[in-house]
Amino acid sequence: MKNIIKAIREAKKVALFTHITPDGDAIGSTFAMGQLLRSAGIENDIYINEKVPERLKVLEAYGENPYYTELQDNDYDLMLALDCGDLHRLGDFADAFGNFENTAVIDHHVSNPGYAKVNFIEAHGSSTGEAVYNFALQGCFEISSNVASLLYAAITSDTGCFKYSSTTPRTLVAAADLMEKGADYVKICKKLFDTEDIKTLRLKAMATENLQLYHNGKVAVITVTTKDLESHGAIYEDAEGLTDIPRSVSGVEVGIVIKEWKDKTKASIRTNEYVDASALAAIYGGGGHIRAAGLVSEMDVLSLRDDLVANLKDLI
Ligand SMILES: [Mn+2]
Repeated sequence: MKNIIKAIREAKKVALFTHITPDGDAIGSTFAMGQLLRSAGIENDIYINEKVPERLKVLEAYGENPYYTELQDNDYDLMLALDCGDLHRLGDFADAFGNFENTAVIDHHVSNPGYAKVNFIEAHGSSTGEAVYNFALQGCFEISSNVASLLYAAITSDTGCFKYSSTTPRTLVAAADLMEKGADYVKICKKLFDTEDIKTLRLKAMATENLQLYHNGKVAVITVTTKDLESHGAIYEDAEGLTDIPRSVSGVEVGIVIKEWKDKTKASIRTNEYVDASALAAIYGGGGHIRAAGLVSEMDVLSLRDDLVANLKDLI
């Protein structure tokens, strides 16, 4: 922790990055860090590989959060990656980051190899939002109500509103303090978790209809092709909402959603009690956490499904 505070306190201009297909933790903690640094007089630019997805747009309202999708400057004295478990997941910025001398990482992925010069990885923390909160507290950065809202959104996104096993007493203490500091928790939870686009809802209906069970009902799989998405007027991001459906089926240990993504295939793995999701993902070069992991594959949707199901035979 001391090293990361020192690295950031010593910097005058920082470039902030987060992972591709960003989620609430990625956007929330990166926006929050931008504001924390600015309040301490540290200039910074935020880089995201794509525009903030529609369902996370609510986060843009908390303070000034300008960001770029392409590298603007090169006069940074520190590059900082947030919530990004490996260098590749920085997407278009991976090369710039990998070639830069002074780099830092704040993250909570167990599988993070520590690819920066200074690495602050809370492997048992709930979220990068929680790690950034701890960083701000210890580093004496001022947590404004906007920052509190962004970090609250980050933490709730990655804990499924404090439901996942990654939630610890420390997570709740952090959330309580953020609430105290003015986090807009009612609106954030309503917008992020209790509001659904009609096309997403219909996509869920289709996905549920197509769900298949394997290994005596212990494995549930949903597959989504680009065609499926198109027929519902949906885009790839809308399929994010499907991730928790397979695991929620009674008796299921491993829930998988497999989606066509550009010319590749992505799988999100969620487990309930004993299967290590990150170990399964690692077979395919993916990674993540014990109960939630992901991977990208060159296989088509159905081949990847069959392969995952076959690999699960000994794990289940
Ligand atoms: Mn995260």
